[in-house]
Amino acid sequence: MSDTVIVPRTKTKPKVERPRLHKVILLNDDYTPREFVVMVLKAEFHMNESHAYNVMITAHKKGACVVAVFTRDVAETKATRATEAARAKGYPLMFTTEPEE
Ligand code: TYC
Repeated sequence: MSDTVIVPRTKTKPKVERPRLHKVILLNDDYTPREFVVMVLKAEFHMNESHAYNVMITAHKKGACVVAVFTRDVAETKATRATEAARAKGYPLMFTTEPEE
């Protein structure tokens, strides 16, 4: 009879997952002035004029445009602040968020 004890050496690899990123999405509408959309994109998302213009015109033509991706809290805060800046001026401009695949 053998008294050998076999100890399985299994290593548990700690899995550290990155937090899922969330997209901030700019929605088109028929009333908000183009210049105002560009101004909000520059102020809230630190875009330069040409980047802000390209995002605005993409939303204008296609109905929506991804502005940028952030962690969930940052995405939600920025979308809310940008939407509220428009509401304060009486514009219907909307920013939403959705998780990245
Ligand atoms: N469609 C608006 C206009 O013609 C401009 C606009 C562009 C509004 C993009 C919202 O996300 C938007 N005045």
